[in-house]
Parts: sequence; C-alpha cells; structure tokens
Amino acid sequence: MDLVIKNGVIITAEETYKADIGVKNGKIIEIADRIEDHGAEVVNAEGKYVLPGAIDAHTHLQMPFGGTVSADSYEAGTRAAACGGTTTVFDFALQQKGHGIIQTAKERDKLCAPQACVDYAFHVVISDLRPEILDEVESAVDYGIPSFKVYMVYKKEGLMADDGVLCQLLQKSKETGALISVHAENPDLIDLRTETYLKEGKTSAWYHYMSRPEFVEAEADKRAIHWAKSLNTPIYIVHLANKEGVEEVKRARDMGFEIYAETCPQYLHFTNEVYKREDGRNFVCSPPMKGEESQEALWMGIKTGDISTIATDHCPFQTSEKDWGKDDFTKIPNGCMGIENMYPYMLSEANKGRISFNKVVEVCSLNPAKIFGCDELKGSIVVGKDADIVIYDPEKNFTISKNNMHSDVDYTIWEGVKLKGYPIMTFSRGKLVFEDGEFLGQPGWGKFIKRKRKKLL
Ligand code: DUC
Ligand code: ZN
Ligand code: ZN
Repeated sequence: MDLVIKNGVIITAEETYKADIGVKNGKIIEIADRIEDHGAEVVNAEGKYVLPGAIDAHTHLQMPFGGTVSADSYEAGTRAAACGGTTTVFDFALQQKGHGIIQTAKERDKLCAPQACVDYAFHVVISDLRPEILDEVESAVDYGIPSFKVYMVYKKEGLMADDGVLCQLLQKSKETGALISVHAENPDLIDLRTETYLKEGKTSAWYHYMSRPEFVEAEADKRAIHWAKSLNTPIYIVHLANKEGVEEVKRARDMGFEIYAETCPQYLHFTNEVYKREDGRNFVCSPPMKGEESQEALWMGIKTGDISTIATDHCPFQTSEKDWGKDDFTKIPNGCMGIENMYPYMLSEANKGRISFNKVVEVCSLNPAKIFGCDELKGSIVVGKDADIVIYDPEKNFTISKNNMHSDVDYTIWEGVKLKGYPIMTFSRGKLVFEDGEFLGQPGWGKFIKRKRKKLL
C-alpha cells in the first residue's frame, strides 16, 4: 500500500458512507471500515468528504480562436484543474482543412503530453468532412477517440457543419459507437441580428446577448434533436443554456432517445444581466448567459436528470484581448474561464442545500466518465479505478479571486463569489497534486486516456 486515506466520508454518485481507502500504484485497491497502513503514507480525512476527482469534458486550452489563442496553455489549464479538484480534462482538438482525425489528435497530443498535469482526452472537432474522414471515424473509435464535435455556428469562421454534415456524422456514429456533440445555435439569425445592431450603432456587450438570445439557441437544439431522433442515434448537446432547449431534451429522453445535455457553471450562476456591467465583455461567450427562467430550467434539468453533465467550456482570454471589443461586441474573443471553479462551485451549491453531493458527483464525474467511455478508470471511488481523489472540507469558506486561482489569466469572471466548503487536497492517480491552495503536481504527469464507449440508454 502506498497511501491510506482514513476516517473520511466517501461520496459517490450513489452512496455516502464512512470508510478508509487504500491506494497502490495509482489505483484504489481496498475500501474498508479500517485499513492498516503498514508504513504507507496516511491522510487523516476525519470531518472531511472524500470524492472522486471531477471530469471536465469541455475545455479549449491554447486554442487558436477569435484572432488569438486562448490564454491557458495545457500546463496552466490542467494545473488550475488540479487545484479545483478536476483530475481529467477533455480538450477539443480542431481539425484543420485537409487533416485527418487521428492526425489532428496526435498533433494536439504533442503539445499537450509534456504539459499535462492531470489526465486528459480529446474530442475531435470535425470541420472538413470528406469521404475519407467519414471512413476514418471507425479507426478513431478504435484508437480510443469515440467522441466528435460539430459546430452548428461559426459559419464565417469556416468551422460550421451544415445539417447534411451533421446527419452523415450521426449516421456514422450509429454504425461505430461514436458520440457526436453539437454546439447548437442558429448561425443565420446570429449574423442577421448582429448586422442589424451594428448598423444601429448598438455595439456594447449587451448586444452580444441580443444577437443570440434564447430562441436562437433553442431552434438549433430542436433541429439537432430532430435529426438524432429521426436517425435514431445518440447526440450530446454541449453548453445547453436555454429553457426551451431543456424542455426539448426532456421530451426526447422521455420518449427513450439517447439524448445528452451538458450545461456549465457560468449559466447556473450568472444571468444575461452581466452584459450590462462595465466589464460585461469579460462574460462574452457563446452561447451567452441567458435570463432567470432559463437558469431555473437548467437547475431543474439537473435535478430531474435531463441534464446529464456539467463541464466548463473553459476558453479564457486576457483582459487586453477582451478589450478589443470595448466599442464593438463582435471583436470580443468568445470564451470564459471555469476550469478551477466547476467542482468547488457545484459542491458549494450542494453544501448550501440546493442539490445533493451525490448529484454533484454524478454530473461532474460519473456521467461524463460513462458517456465518454472512461468509466473503467474514472468517475467513482471503487476498487480497481484510478485513485483520482479529492478531499473536501465542508467547513472551509472560500472567496474566489484572481489571486487565489492557478491559471495564467489576469482576471476571473468568478471574482468575489463566495463558496461554502472547498477542496483541500487533490490526488491524481494517487499522487498529491494540490494541497491547501498550493499546486504540487508536475507538467507531463497527465496521461492520454484511451476510451471505449458503451451504449447507455
Ligand atoms: N464558445 C466560446 O465562447 N468559446 C469557445 C468556443 C465556443 O463555442
Ligand atoms: Zn461551443
Ligand atoms: Zn466550447
């Protein structure tokens, strides 16, 4: 035995109970009422909760976007993840024109592998679908990459997949066991509304929201779900942020379709009111934060199980880059931060009584592991799985500030948000990578996780 975590309250998606945990060679090898340490390192977790590390299934690290590159490198992003109790990160690898799927993942891996402080995987964004790419989906699944994303937006940027592309990929996913994710918003409406506001001289961050309000997102959610239902294939909607979309997901799931929805902490905490603030441009991301009714629907969707996962869409830009859009919202690079805040924020909401701790573990760890095919290793505290473990102090109060975050970004949208309870230790495969506010890990420690999806519904 290398490590024994004693006297803590273990919380998984299904259970809450007191037990000791024994770890050897990075794996959980024993869970029992009492484990003798026999000289192993001992962590006394009396009065603390012991949770599986979170999985952030949606990040954009050092991604070329919006005329620059997102501000957190793989090192900074995964360091911040570790300090927020996230032990696995799924990053998006953008296919360049003419490139293959596995080639795309391997190129990103060259950048990521020497920097990663926690384990990681890639979803490949398909932006150039050709017959060879469709044929390559099966090999990519065999290679351990069974998840792909398409953008239903970003037409002018050359990233958009039209309905034909989406449907071909959905059909292929059915044959291969892959899962297709979609960023769902209506591009034509966004372009039209944006042009109109600019002509009228309406250029503040508020008009970022107004150019893509609730109904613009809802239409694309409904269209994506319509195709998935019609072809009888699974689909995963990333960063769902509007009420009508939640309702459509629920309808489809109630009919027995394998439809998954993800939402993000920023949509659960902030509303579109942030775009009226002086620093409103810092909150500009797509889809934008919505009104209160949508926020309530998202919380309800989590409670009912219609929203399956929480992830961050972590894609931060520095203040100076956000400032490009001071006088024109279309020049603001889209994206917000959250990689270090997801688990602490959700756990704090549980600690304040909004949802159960088990539910937080389900949506932040177990469900992403199952849906994206790494639940043999991740997502719970069970003998045989990786010792990705967070020790959480429910009594520790924490106020989020740029100064106590660990990323490379020079501000945080979460500044001043007060949390009840906070992670005090994070273990990645048994290695202590975070303790009491300090990062203790090392770049290059994180491993690429090969995945295999199973049909769940
Ligand atoms: N939306 C963002 O806000 N940033 C990155 C990509 C995206 O779709
Ligand atoms: Zn997106
Ligand atoms: Zn994203």
